Amino acid sequence: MDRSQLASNTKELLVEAEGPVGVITLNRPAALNALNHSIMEAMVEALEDFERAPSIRSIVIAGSAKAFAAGADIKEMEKATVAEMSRDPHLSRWDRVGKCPKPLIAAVSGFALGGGCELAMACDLIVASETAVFGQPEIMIGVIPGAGGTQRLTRIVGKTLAMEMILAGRRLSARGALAHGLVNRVVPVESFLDEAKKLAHEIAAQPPIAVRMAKEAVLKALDMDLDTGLAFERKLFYSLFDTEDQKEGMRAFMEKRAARFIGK
Ligand code: DAK
Repeated sequence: MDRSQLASNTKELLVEAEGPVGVITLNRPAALNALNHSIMEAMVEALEDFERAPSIRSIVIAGSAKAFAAGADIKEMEKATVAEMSRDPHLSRWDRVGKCPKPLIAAVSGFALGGGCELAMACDLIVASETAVFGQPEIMIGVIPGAGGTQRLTRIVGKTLAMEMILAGRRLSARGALAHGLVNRVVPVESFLDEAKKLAHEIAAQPPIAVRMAKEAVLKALDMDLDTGLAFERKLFYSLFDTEDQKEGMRAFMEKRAARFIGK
């Protein structure tokens, strides 16, 4: 996939493909990558481009070393009415990220606040730099999280810490985030992007249909009772025996060689 195929590439959102890994970089440094309508629009376009491209097998969403994103754009929201806030496509753009079927890896350094924290949590894995700071400070500006914060944060870190962060606006350091299972790993700031890409490449090397089903099954675990979840998992598991990649993966194991997955 070359850059010219990526219509979503704008000045404030840099979009490129590195082999099988799509990379989306927030680039609005003067506003600490605050997520305005146009960035969210470009983000959804980029995700849709990558979803359609069979060559793309995982996606990294990154900010800068200083800020992943300091939230939705407060300047855009300040004077908004209920009707404007709840109007599509604004609302559905935020939901769209969490519906991406391909694996999303957030590369977080610096501020991940409000909508920035929510964007990271809508991803499947988070690689954080030592300087990453997570928070849902919306209460301090008169609102509550509106893009999944009360739900995803609570599911990930539990009620106790979620309450502290959401009611008092307290922030969580990278180490705290690691201790509470909010991030997968904490790495030096110089290497957070490389580490996120490394993880993305590792996932991209796996059979894509199985990866998609695995993501779907894990996400379902969060909102299904155990028996229903186990039945769901079993169906997906059986269906993979219809793929060439399952035959190839098991044959390669028997022949003691690396598997060549083709996504069929
Ligand atoms: N929006 C707009 N501009 C922002 C911003 C934001 N969220 N965060 C920072 N900036 C801008 C600042 O206004 C400043 O711009 P200038 O004044 O230079 O023009 C520039 O970035 C640098 O910021 P500071 O001067 O404040 O830098 P500091 O290092 O002193 O402080 C900070 C950094 C991150 C602690 C501070 O900027 C801060 O507290 N920012 C706001 C954090 C915040 O409250 N975030 C939550 C916003 S509410 C929904 C979808 C999404 C959402 C809700 C609903 N639906 C679909 C329904 C999400 C809501 C939110 O995220």
